[in-house]
Amino acid sequence: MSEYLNKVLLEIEQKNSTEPEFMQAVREVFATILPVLKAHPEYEQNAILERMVEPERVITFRVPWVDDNGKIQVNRGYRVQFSSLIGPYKGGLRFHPSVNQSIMKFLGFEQIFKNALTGLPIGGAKGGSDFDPKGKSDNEIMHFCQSFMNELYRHIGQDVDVPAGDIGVGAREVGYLFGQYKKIRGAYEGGVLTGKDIVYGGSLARKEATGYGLVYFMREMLKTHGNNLSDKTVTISGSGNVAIYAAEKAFQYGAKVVAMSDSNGCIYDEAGIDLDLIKQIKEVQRGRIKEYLNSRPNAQYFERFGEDSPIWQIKTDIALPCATQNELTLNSAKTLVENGVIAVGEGANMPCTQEATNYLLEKGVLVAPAKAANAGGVATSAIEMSQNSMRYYYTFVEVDSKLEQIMVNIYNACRKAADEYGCSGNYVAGANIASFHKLAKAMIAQGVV
Ligand code: NDP
Ligand code: 2IT
Repeated sequence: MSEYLNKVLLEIEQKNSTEPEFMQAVREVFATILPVLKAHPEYEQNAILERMVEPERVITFRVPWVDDNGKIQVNRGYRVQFSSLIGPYKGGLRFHPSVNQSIMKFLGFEQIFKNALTGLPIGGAKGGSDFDPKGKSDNEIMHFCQSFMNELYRHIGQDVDVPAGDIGVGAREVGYLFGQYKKIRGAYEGGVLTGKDIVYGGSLARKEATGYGLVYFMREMLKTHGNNLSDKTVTISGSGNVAIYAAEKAFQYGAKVVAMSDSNGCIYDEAGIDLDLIKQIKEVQRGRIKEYLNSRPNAQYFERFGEDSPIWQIKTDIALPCATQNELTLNSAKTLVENGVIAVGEGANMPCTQEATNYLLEKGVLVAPAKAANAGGVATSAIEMSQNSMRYYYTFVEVDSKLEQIMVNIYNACRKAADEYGCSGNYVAGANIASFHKLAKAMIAQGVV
């Protein structure tokens, strides 16, 4: 490790010792960019690393709201505006009880690199709250979103910061957030949020974009290594937005998705998952994945106990972790390898622990890293923003074909960077190197600000 890199890492470890997820994300980037620093001494002279790991702004705020029993509840809201180097701050909002500053900062940090890879003018941010949407009525969700926006509105804007969805935030929540923003501002500023419903300014194919994009990336990666998705067995963790549309695209390419999960457990359907049934349970009824067995009694359900999800015990060719961070541990990686996995595609952000990623790469498993492989969602958010600016709608096919081209470009950029820096086939390093270069150049060009 270079002296410069080591010195910065030590400093930020001391400053951020209570933020393990953030430090994990930083270490992962640092572990791959040594050859870049060697080739570009100007990056050290310009303090690129020190500036890159410090968020431009971290905002926390109180979110008070009244539940259906008339009781006052208080949650904590966050917005980490990490980097506006190459465009307005851009990134999702997560509503989940586990949300804290470490998780917000890791997500915001990764978003900078991901957004740079899309080739579109968007900076990096993340936000959210420790609010738990599970079991809340529609009315409670609306009141929470309105209160959240009562503070957030002063920090965002279509040229300033553009939030979107993430875990626990989908079209329903974005709708309530947008309604409140419009009410406060007294103006229709359509591009201030993305992931909107199509009837008031959303983009066709945004809902599908992250999952579809993940599979486009996987297709390209497999192609390079003389393989494809046809007839492959696929297991997908999660059963939310990313997981559902990754499954849809995988089926379209002739793969067979046999397992999906939620935080309570996973279902295994040897005949192939009935995706319409999953959509009905998750998108319409907002139910638990276990309910799948009510209509498909031949499927199996495995309850989750402890850290490792039972889904990674299932034999598969391709594993797509699409739920949450650190959901695929070293143990799970070992089981996947024993069972002959050929590729892992990260639909979620940082779903593999560092040990799991290292092990998979060591064993020759292809790893599609989150920053690149799940960038289709935010890329399509940027396409939503441009449609809003034009006051125009593209067709589904237009958006989907732009998305597909962006994913091909991202894959090629990762591959090229890995080849150039002597780590061919390591797309984790490729993604970090390609985006780091771009950001470092922009930082130098803009001076010390
Ligand atoms: P959703 O809220 O739609 O779905 C999340 C899914 O993951 C649910 O099945 C949920 O199960 C499961 N999950 C969430 N937290 C945990 C946990 N702690 N342990 C086990 N399972 C969990 O979210 P998305 O599909 O939008 O997001 C999934 C991942 O993809 C996240 O990492 C997100 O950051 C990432 N991502 C999302 C993008 C998007 O456009 N939406 C874009 C790029 C990345 P349960 O219902 O039981 O909680
Ligand atoms: O992690 C992510 O890239 C997202 N949740 C999507 C962000 C966005 O602005 O569309």
